[in-house]
Amino acid sequence: MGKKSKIYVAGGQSGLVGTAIVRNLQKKGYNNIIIKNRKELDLMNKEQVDKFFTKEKPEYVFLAAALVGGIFANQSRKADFIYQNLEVQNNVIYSAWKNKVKKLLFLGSSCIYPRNAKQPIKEEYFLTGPLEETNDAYAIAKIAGIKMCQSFNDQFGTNFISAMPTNLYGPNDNYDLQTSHVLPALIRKFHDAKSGNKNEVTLWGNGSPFREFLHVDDMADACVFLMEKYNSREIINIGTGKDLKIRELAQLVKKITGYKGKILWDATKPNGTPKKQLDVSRLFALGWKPTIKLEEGIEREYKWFVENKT
Ligand code: GFB
Repeated sequence: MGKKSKIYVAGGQSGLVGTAIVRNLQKKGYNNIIIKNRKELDLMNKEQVDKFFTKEKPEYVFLAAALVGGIFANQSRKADFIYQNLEVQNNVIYSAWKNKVKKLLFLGSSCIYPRNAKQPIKEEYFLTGPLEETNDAYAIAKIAGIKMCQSFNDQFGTNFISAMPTNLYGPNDNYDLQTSHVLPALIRKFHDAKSGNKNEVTLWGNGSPFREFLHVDDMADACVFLMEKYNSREIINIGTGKDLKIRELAQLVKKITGYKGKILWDATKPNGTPKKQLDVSRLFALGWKPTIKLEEGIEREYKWFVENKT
């Protein structure tokens, strides 16, 4: 990928990952980046996607456009999650092949692995057991995307790679308490309680699950690194390799936000998968490592939240 290569970042207008990829590309001197908002290009519309690829002929594609959400959104809107994600990825991957895109990076998720996968999760555990029920529809769409990339590579010799990130957080995250992931939810809940002088905050589940978190700036850096260096049909994990209990995460966010009250747990809400710690040795062996420690990343994100969402 040269600095003048035409690069399309799907999701680059407003998505958590897409906007971070654009920032990372710009920082590295790539200067021919295409971004489209939903009004200009509806990725659910096959005809529009086809027209866009035929006209623009991007050489490289980061497929970071997807319908995403936290545990509750995934569980309560399964039809949307499976249908919209399949549509978007089918349209983009097919048009990328038809228009001879040199390389495409498809973003999956750690939820594609079996619920009770051995830990840490190696790439070869893909499709070796049943999925976690709260996000199986989303996971099936992502699994189809991986298989789609591999199938086009096998049949047509394309270079479509697939990366599996752990739980992500950072600027442009979704802070809606019904649909967000856990980290933005904790930031908002503790901040609002502190500002409103409330002395109780209720979190979901029982706090026992483990989760691994990667700052989206590290994620974007890994995506660009893989686009530059990784050419294999095999999926590759992106993460830190370290996880912590949701209960511990809550203490950390509590400390950073300065909330002094109590934490209550609502056990009627789902815990989701008990643990999904990624084995990142394949990525680390290629020479990439994350740089943002969790505490520092949450501090940065809390500042971003205060400046942009309050
Ligand atoms: O981040 P999260 O919504 O999704 O929840 P998953 C992680 C854990 O945090 C769960 C707990 O055990 C939640 O019960 N939690 C505690 C909370 N309090 C809250 C809260 O206020 N809000 C939220 N959202 N969670 C997602 C998948 O799973 O992970 C997606 O649904 C995707 O498919 C993503 O793969 C990476 O980590 O459980």
